[in-house]
Amino acid sequence: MDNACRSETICAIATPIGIGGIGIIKISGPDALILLQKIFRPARATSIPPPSHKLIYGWIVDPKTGNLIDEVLASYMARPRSYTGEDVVEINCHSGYAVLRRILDLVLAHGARLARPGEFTLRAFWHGRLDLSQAEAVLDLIHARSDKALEAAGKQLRKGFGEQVLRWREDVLELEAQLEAFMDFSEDLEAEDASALEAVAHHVERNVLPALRRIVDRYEQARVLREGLSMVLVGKPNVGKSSLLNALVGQERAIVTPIAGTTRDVIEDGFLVGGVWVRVLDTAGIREKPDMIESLGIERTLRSVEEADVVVWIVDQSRPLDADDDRIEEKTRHKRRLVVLNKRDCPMETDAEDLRARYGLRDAIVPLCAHDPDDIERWKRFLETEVLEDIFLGLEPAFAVNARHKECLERAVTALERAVQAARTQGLPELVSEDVRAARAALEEILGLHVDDAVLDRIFARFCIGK
Ligand SMILES: Nc1nc2c(ncn2[C@@H]2O[C@H](COP(=O)(O)OP(=O)(O)O)[C@@H](O)[C@H]2O)c(=O)[nH]1
Ligand SMILES: [Mg+2]
Repeated sequence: MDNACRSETICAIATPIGIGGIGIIKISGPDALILLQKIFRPARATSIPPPSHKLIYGWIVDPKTGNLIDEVLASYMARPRSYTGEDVVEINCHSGYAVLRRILDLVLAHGARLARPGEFTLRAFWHGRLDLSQAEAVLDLIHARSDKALEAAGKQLRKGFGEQVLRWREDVLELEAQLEAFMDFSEDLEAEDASALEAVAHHVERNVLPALRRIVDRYEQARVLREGLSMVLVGKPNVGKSSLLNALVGQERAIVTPIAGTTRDVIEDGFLVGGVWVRVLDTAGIREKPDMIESLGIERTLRSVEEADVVVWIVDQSRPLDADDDRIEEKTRHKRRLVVLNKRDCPMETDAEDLRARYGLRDAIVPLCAHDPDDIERWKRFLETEVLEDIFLGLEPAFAVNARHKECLERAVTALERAVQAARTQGLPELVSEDVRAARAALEEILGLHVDDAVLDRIFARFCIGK
């Protein structure tokens, strides 16, 4: 985005479009206040400019016709104490399709342009109100479906992670400075220079590197918080996969019939357990000799198995195990897997012992009836203790580290490991310096200190208009 773009005044409807209590039109940029003065008539005389950060009651008026459009509360937030760091105006109006549209059109007609997705937050980033990791946290916060995800995003937004990254960057800068000194005087190296260099290398190795690695290791956990835990239900046709999906999410999401091969596509829904969002995927049953459509479904099932965090293998305890079960067992063996013995209300043909004997299973095997709400509740608790606690194992909510941060952190770790090693072995100082600079650049990328526009565009395109 070029500089001309930055000086434009932008506007958008910031609330979901539709009928509701209130709708908010947001305006940000140098002309925000002038714009407000053109189309807003306060009910009582106010100072000019109006007081900042106060709600003012009045009317939106079309200056051309003098027609009153809506009764509103307007506010003006003088820069830099606003979300974007620019002059911001918000108009709280009634929420309806026509009202919001009319006011937005008026604002557009008086010199603002429509904001692009995420542009308000992008401006906050430009003006140093947020670092890039915080801007990403805004997005995570909006998309959070569970308390735990919300907590992690909130922590990130409050600058915890950004500040931590800044501290690491300081340490790396210190190492860089020591190396510079080392290079300048390498002709007649003083013993204290060498020991100063060693001290910084030691600090980086003892304190910085382990902390970076810990965050990288927690990435999985952060990902599960953000995206939800993905859990795929697999099994032969008719074992009750769709019934289990419906029972877990509490609504008739998938079609259930006694006819084998009903579900042919992957169906997804989700539910909350232990403060975590679980995405469940119901799949086509795996069996030999399916028809053409069903076999495409089975291919999808196998793909979902590969992508899932947890596989739930459902066995119908009223039928004997057969070659189809053998195939499913084999295809899911390498995954974190839970086994469910469904239809425990029916006469038993297969029990946990049969499964253990036939496959040498060590997985937890839980008998249940997909139609019994108590069984479903019990199984959810089991999921919480067996799977979720295992993933989150007593950890306090991590920062909302995303794939981009993880990639930067990994680069920083590799570069720093090399740098520390080289500093120790008195390698060529120039090379050590290069590694240290690479580590610093990787950390700075997390904060968005030097990122190119393509990266910014990719991040902000995920926002909605008006944020
Ligand atoms: N008795 C009994 N029937 C079940 C149970 N779970 C599913 N069913 C029935 O088994 C049939 C197949 O279920 P469905 O969920 O479509 O299986 P899918 O093919 O694996 O998705 C349907 O008639 C269900 O009502 C259960 O726990 N007990
Ligand atoms: Mg089904």
